[in-house]
Amino acid sequence: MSAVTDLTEEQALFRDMIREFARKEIAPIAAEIDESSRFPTETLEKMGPLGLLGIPVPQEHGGAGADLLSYMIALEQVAYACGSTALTLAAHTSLATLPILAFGTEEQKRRYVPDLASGRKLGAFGLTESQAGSDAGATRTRAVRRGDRYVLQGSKAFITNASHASTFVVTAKTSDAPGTRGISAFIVERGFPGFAVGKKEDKLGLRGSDTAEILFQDCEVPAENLLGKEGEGFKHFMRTLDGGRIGIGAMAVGIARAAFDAALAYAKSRQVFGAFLASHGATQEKIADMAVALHASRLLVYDTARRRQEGRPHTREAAITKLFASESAYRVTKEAVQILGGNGYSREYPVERCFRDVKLLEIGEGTSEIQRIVISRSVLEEPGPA
Ligand code: COS
Repeated sequence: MSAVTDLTEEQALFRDMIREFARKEIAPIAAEIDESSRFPTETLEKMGPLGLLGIPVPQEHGGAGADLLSYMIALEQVAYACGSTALTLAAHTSLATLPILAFGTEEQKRRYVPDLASGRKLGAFGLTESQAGSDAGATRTRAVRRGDRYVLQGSKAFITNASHASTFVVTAKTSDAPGTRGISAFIVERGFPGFAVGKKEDKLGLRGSDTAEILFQDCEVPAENLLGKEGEGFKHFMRTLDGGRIGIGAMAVGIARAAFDAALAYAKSRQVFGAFLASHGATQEKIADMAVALHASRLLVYDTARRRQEGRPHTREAAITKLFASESAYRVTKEAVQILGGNGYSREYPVERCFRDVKLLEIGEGTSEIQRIVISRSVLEEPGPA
């Protein structure tokens, strides 16, 4: 019986490759893109030809053909180097490319997936609206069928990659059916008439990742761009988020590990009261708690990724992974800042960026409060003891 964190030779080689790429190409500009709130176009241009923008996409659709765990390992490694680049990659892959692969027609897959998987085009996912965040079913954007097209009216908020993406997977209401059953999913191209990108967000962290509003003003979408059947959009998006949330867990591990390593190096080199910080009990306690949090988070990410890969139920597990890993990463990066003291609060050191970046992981792809709803509903639905 192998351990949860055991990797195949192929997965380990892939991890080493991506780690080297991330440290050489991504880490050196991480502070600069954060500082200037600049999208790392040049990094994505390098990632595409290496297959890194289509890691879990089968080769017949133009991807690298790796398994989901390899993709999670890549997200962890990229996040270790730069949270912003990892979020860009995660939104493009988990939220835009994979739902087309999972729910698209053969024609939709042929038309959109190879361009996304090769990085020729960037993808984005549009669910959230200004009045529909945690309550994703409160979507107001409408799609009305007119002949061979749908006409979309409305807007989406906080859309990762919005200003740079060409392909958007979005939801809109096609009927007033009860609950979330009137919501449908569409593939929208940037060039469709009536599509526009709105205001860009100025954020606390992950400042190199692009977040903006998208607008549909009588936006004409060909009927063949309906993704799945009418009324199935909400469920498809929830299934997509089940995968996306594992990726957020992997990002949490990566960012928190970067802060942890910086704190460890500091604790071993900085002297206080005549001894290295690392030899003080107060620091050792922090280091132990941080190591526990990181280890447990990674176990959850690996286990849940394998579950999803194998097609086993994983909605609850994905929520547990996202909740635990993001809240743990928040604590780990907070303690890393504390270990570095004044230096931790300074932009001279990378831990303040990790601390700012990691906060989004308790919010995006479902807040911690939403994950607790998903987990408690699933637990309470189980038949109790006889
Ligand atoms: N997989 C498949 N189907 C799912 C599902 C999942 N993970 N989660 C819910 N569904 C289905 C339900 O089974 C239900 O189907 P029926 O209509 O056939 O009964 C339907 O979807 C509606 O589900 P539910 O009644 O649970 O919807 P709620 O409005 O109560 O909302 C939550 C459920 C809170 C879980 C959902 O709104 C949510 O995840 N919100 C957060 C959104 C989010 O993560 N936003 C981030 C955007 S990306 S940055």
